[in-house]
Amino acid sequence: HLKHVAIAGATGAVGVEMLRCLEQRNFPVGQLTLLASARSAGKTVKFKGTDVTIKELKADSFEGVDIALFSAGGGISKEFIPHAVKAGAVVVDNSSAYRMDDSVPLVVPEINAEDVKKHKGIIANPNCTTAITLMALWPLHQAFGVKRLFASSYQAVSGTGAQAIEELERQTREWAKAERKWDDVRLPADQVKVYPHQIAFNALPHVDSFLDSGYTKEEMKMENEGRKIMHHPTLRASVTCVRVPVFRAHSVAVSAEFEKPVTVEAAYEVLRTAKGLDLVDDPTLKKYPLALDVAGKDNCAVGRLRLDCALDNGLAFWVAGDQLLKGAALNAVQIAECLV
Ligand code: 2RA
Repeated sequence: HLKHVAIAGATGAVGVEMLRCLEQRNFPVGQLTLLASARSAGKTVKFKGTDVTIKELKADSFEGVDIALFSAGGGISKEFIPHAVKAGAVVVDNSSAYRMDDSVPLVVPEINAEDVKKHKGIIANPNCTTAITLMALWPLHQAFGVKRLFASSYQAVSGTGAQAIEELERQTREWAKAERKWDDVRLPADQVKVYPHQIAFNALPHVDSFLDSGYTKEEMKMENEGRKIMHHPTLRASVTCVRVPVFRAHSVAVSAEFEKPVTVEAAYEVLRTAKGLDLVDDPTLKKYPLALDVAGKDNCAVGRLRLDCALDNGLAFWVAGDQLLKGAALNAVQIAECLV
C-alpha cells in the first residue's frame, strides 16, 4: 500500500536523484514531503507530473511520514533524524552519521538486504566508493573469499555536491574561454572555492579529512563499511581516494587477494551473473568500464580483469559506477523498496 515519503535534502545533487529514482521505479508514494533549507522553501519541483512545493526542514516536518530519505550532510542527519524516528518514520540516511552504529544496518541490497529488517528506525546508506567497489567485490568474495584488497579511487566531483559540480564546470569554462593551451592550465586562486586546490585538469589525493594514520576518513570507509556490509570482520583494505575532474561517476582500481585459487575465467563466471553489475571486459575491442558510459546508469560495470602479478592469489580489476545513483540515491531507494 501507498507510503508517505519524505526527502530531507531534496534540492541537493543526491536528493534530486532520489526523487527521480522514486518516480522512475514507480515507488508506491501516496504522499510526498520535500524538505530543504529555508533558502529553497517555496520552490516547486515536478513529481509524476504534479508540482510539489518544497518546505523548510524542521523538527516537526515528519508527522505522518512512513519513510524518510536523508541526504543533507551528517550534521543535518544528527539533528533531525531523531525527530523523524520519534514521529514514527523509518529513515534511510545517506550521510556517514550512523553507518558504524551497531543498531543501524548498513545495506547494499544486492549483498545484505536481510539486514534491513534488523533496523531500529534508521538504516544507513554506504559511502558511494564502498558501494560501487563492493558491487564487483561481493560476488568474487562469495566464490573465492577475499582476504585483503588494495585500491585507488578516481572520484567524481558529484560526490562533494552541487557546488563542486559547478566549480568544475566554471574552472573548465574559464580555461577554455581564455583559449589557453595544454601547458597553461593553472587558474587564479579566486577560482578555487570548494576544494583545497584547483580540480580542473588536476588529481587531488584528498577526499574527506585526514586521520592521524595518514589515511583519510574516506579511505578507511572501504575497510570499515566493507566489513559490516559483507559480515567479514577480518577484511583489510588499503585505499587511496583521489578526486578527479569527472562529473558523476566514480572509478576504482582494485587488487584483491583471495583464500581460494582464482582464475580470470572463474571470476568471469561469477561476475557475469551478478545482479546490478555489467561485465565490460574486452581490451582487444577497447571495451572496459568508462566513467562516461556508467554515468546515468543503474548498473555498475567491472572490467580489466587479470591475475594480479604482485599477489600470490589475487585479481586486479577496474570497477565504475554512477556516484549519484548506485553510489547514493538508487541504493537508498532500493533500501526503501525493502521496507514496502
Ligand atoms: C565523496 N564519497 O565522493 C564522498 C561522499 N559522497 O565525496
